[in-house]
Amino acid sequence: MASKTHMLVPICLIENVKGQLMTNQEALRILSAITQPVVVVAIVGLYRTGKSYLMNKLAGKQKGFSLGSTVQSHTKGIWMWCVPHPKMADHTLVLLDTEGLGDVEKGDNQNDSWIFALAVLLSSTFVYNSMGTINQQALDQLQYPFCGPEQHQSQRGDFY
Ligand SMILES: Nc1nc2c(ncn2[C@@H]2O[C@H](COP(=O)(O)OP(=O)(O)OP(=O)(O)O)[C@@H](O)[C@H]2O)c(=O)[nH]1
Ligand SMILES: [Mg+2]
Repeated sequence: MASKTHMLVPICLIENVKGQLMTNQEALRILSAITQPVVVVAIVGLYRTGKSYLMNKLAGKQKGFSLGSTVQSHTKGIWMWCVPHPKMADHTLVLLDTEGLGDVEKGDNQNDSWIFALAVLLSSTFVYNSMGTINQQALDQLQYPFCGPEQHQSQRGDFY
C-alpha cells in the first residue's frame, strides 16, 4: 500500500527573496516522497483577504498556515501543506497558500504574475479568493499562464 504523507505544519515551497523565486529543497524532497495520487489545491488573491485562514479550514485545522493580524502583507512566496485527503481514501491533499497580490509596499506586478502563474500551473484545483467582485486585473492575470506571451492555448484543471 502507498505510504501516507502527513506534515504537521506547512513549509515554504517557493521562497520569494528580493523579487527572486527559489524552490525549497526540503519541500521538493517531501513532494518526491509522495507515492499516493495527489489533489493539489492552490489559493490566490489580493493580500489580506483571508487566504491562509481559508486554507487552514480546508486542512480541517484551526492553525497551520500563518495568519496576519495587521494591514501588512503576511504570507511570502508559496507555502505547502500535505495532508491526507479528507474524502478520497489513499489520496494526498496538497494545499498551496500563496503570497497576496497587489501589496502596495511591494509594488511588483511582475512578481505577482509569477506567483499567480505558478499557482495555476501547479494546481489541479485553483481558488481565486476575492472579498468582492473579480475585477479585470484578476482576469488579465488568469490569462497569462493559459495564453502566455506566445498565445499558447491550453485547457486544464478547475477554476473556482
Ligand atoms: N472570523 C474570520 N476571520 C477571518 C476570516 N478570513 C480571514 N480572517 C482573519 O483575517 C485576518 C487575515 O487573514 P489571512 O488569512 O492572514 O489573510 P491572507 O489573505 O492570507 O493575507 P496575506 O497573507 O497578507 O495575503 C486574520 O486575522 C484572519 O484570522 C473569516 O472568514 N472569518
Ligand atoms: Mg496569508
